[in-house]
Amino acid sequence: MAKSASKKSSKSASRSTRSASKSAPLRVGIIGTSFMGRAHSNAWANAPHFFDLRRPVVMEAASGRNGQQTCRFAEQWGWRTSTTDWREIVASADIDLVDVCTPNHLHAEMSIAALDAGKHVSCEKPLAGTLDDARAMRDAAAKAKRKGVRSFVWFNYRRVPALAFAHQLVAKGRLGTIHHVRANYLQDWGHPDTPLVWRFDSKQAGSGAHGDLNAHIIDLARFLTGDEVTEVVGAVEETFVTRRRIVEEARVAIKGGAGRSKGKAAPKMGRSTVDDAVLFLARFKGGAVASFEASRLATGNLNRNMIELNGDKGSIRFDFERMNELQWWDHTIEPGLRGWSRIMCTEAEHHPYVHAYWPAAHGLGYEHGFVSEVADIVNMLGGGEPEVPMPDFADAFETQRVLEAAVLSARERGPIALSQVK
Ligand code: NAI
Ligand code: SOE
Repeated sequence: MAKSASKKSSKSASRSTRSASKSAPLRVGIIGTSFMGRAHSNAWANAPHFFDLRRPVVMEAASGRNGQQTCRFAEQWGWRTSTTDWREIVASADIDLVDVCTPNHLHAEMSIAALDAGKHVSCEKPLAGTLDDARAMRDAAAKAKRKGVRSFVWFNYRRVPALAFAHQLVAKGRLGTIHHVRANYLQDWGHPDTPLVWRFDSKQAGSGAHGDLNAHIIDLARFLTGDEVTEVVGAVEETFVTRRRIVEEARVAIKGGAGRSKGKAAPKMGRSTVDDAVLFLARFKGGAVASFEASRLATGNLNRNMIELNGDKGSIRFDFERMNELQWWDHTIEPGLRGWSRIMCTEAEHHPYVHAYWPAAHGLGYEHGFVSEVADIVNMLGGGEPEVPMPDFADAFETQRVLEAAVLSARERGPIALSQVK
């Protein structure tokens, strides 16, 4: 059995975080033990193997809802202790950073409690289910930052080498003036057989495909262009499957699998209160026009996170289903030689983060983005810089404003200036 987390008071906890030296071990507590709980645990465990970190990592405590499962999770992934009360993690004097991997409606309460207790916080995306929660988180993080406490958001795709490299190409001006941003995040697990897991409940998720998937591509568009959305010109929000099976327990990450229904009677059905798809058009400050589309019912697209930028000197195109590759069009070369080229973004000398992993074309996977994010978080807390910019709560709030503008635009059937969304 894993030991239970320490119950020392939050006062002593905040003192211990603030006085921690920039080379002292970074003691982490995680809340949530399922899909992201596993992805982050793997990252905390493995970042010190792959990277020379400025601080050692101590995987101090894991928190879940079921005692036995959480204890097993802690043993399996290498957390020293476990608890079923997340507030113990927040209050513990043995923890410097709280990692929030729970459904969206819990992000604000957990993150703000941790920041107020003087802990650094790394929180999953979207920042929150609602703009009000996101604003409260931004404000709490700003207050905490004045005391040296940092916030981080897991927009993990920024740390896929091909996308980090694309960011660098744009920053060097290789695309010239950007005219188009074309972003889709398409999945197809939302068919009618998928039960009513928390992702279909607006009280827990905030929204459906929109907050879940558009959040990623809005963040990516902002990260790649270095520019901000000024207007959502129009939007469509659609729920195709309005009623879903109620199950006691979801069995499979994301879609719940067959789930477990009570007895043999016809399954009880409940209402899905979120969108299955949201599409919108937008304008960027620098003049680019953009389209965004997120869907859970785009049959045949499993995890197709795609983004294309077209500038007057070149274009880039990325598809997460081929995550080690970046498509590149150089418009500055002799016209007859122009064509899309496929760059394998796996060369340590040229492509961000690859230096920590494997030789050229020994491809990286989904988990490496999280491992690289841990490396950047730890190094930042050791006084260093991330390899590419890291989103904090203030940054993620800007993405949340775009999400909100798109919803308003869909519901009011008209354009929404970002200046209207505060
Ligand atoms: P999940 O349903 O697989 O896991 C949620 C976890 O939260 C479970 O372990 C559950 O027991 C725990 N939990 C729920 N209520 C709790 C409470 N009151 N106290 C303590 N623990 C509680 O969900 P998943 O997929 O891990 O998503 C979690 C968050 O991560 C969401 O915000 C989601 O949007 C985000 N996410 C991000 C991804 C990315 O690519 N960055 C990928 C998948 C999810
Ligand atoms: C499910 O749609 C999901 O796991 C999202 O929650 C993640 O953020 C995305 O990266 C992959 O798909």
